[in-house]
Order: sequence, then structure tokens, then C-alpha cells
Amino acid sequence: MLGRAKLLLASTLIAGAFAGSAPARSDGGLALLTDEADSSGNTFTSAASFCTSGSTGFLDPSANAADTGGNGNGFEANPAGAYVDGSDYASNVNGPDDRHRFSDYDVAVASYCAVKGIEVRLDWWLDSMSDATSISVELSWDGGTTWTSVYTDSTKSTTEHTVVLGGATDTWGRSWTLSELSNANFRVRLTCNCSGGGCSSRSYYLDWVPVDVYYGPP
Ligand SMILES: [Ca+2]
Ligand SMILES: [Ca+2]
Ligand SMILES: [Ca+2]
Repeated sequence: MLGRAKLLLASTLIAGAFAGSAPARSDGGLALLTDEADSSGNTFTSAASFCTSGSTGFLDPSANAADTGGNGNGFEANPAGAYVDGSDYASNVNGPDDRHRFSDYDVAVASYCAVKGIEVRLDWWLDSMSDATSISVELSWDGGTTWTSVYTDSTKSTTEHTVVLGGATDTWGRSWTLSELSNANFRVRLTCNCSGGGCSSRSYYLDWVPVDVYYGPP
């Protein structure tokens, strides 16, 4: 009977070890620990296997700064109005070529995941349908020293419209480390473009400029 009791105890311990949320490995095997790091003593998986693909959802900025260009004051009126969807909005009045930076998105991605794509959403509108107008977006990974390639929304409207630039598998022409998405490093820069005779009186209004980061196994 003693042997049978030991067998039952062993069975219970094994069953307990398999209980809970064991993630599937990328090779189809079963992993027992959710945060196991790769090591010489661990032959069943690497940390990368534990990243489940997903996205942060749209994150609000919480800091901003006017950049050079145009009048040099960016969205001079209520720039923090672009932090959240709805409510108030930022205004760049009579401001072709003005630029503005938004930052402090508090991007949080697990250290064992890699960046797969970045989206920037713009909710914006114009004072007039005159002239050829647009807003361009660039990203910086080093606090605004260097910038990615540019994406531009040329949709004109005098009531708010929404556009999403980039995408789930679009990394804006470069590979990102997680630290490059930190509040110290990551920047979104908007440029208000205009070509035409009435540009000096074109005004741009911005309700929201959130960022969504897509991640997955390295
Ligand atoms: Ca909106
Ligand atoms: Ca301005
Ligand atoms: Ca708003």
C-alpha cells in the first residue's frame, strides 16, 4: 500500500505541474512555465516562444511640443486637446508648414516580444476645402534627432475624418527595439502641408493622435 500511496502522490504532483495556463510553444510542444528564460540548463524552449502576438490598442500621448516650420508654433491653440478622442481639439490656425510633436505614449510591450508594426491614427479636419492640403506623419526613435519615412493623409474634409497610417505589419521602414518606443525616445511628428493660392489662411484641427503598437515572437 505504501508503494501505491507514493504512486498516487507522484501522479498528483505531476497533474499539478501541468495545471494552470501553460502556453503553447511555437513548435507545438507544451511549456510548463510562463516566463522561463532560455538557458543552458533548459532544453525545452526559449523565451521567445512565450510571446503571444497582439497589439497595445490605441495609446494616448501625454506630452507635446511645437517643432520648427511655418509659423514655428505648430498646433498653437490647445495642443493637449489631441491627447484623447473627442472632447476638445488642437488648432493650427493659418498654419501651412507648421509641425508639431506628440510623445509619452507609455508603450508597454513584454521584453520577450518584438515590434511587428506601428499605426498612427489621425482624427482631423480643415477650415476649407480650398488648396491641396494634407497632414504628414513621421516617427522618431531617438527623441527627435532622426525620423522615419513619411506617411501622408491627403483626404480633405471640413468635418472630422479618421485615417490610420502604417499598419500591423508596417514598421515604417526600420526595425525597432522596445527601448526606442520609450517616452524618452519615441516621437510622432505631424506636418501640415498646403499648396495653392489660399494657403496662408488654411487652418488645421486635430482631435486625436494615438499610436497602436503590434508585437509578436521575435
Ligand atoms: Ca475623434
Ligand atoms: Ca500654428
Ligand atoms: Ca480630442
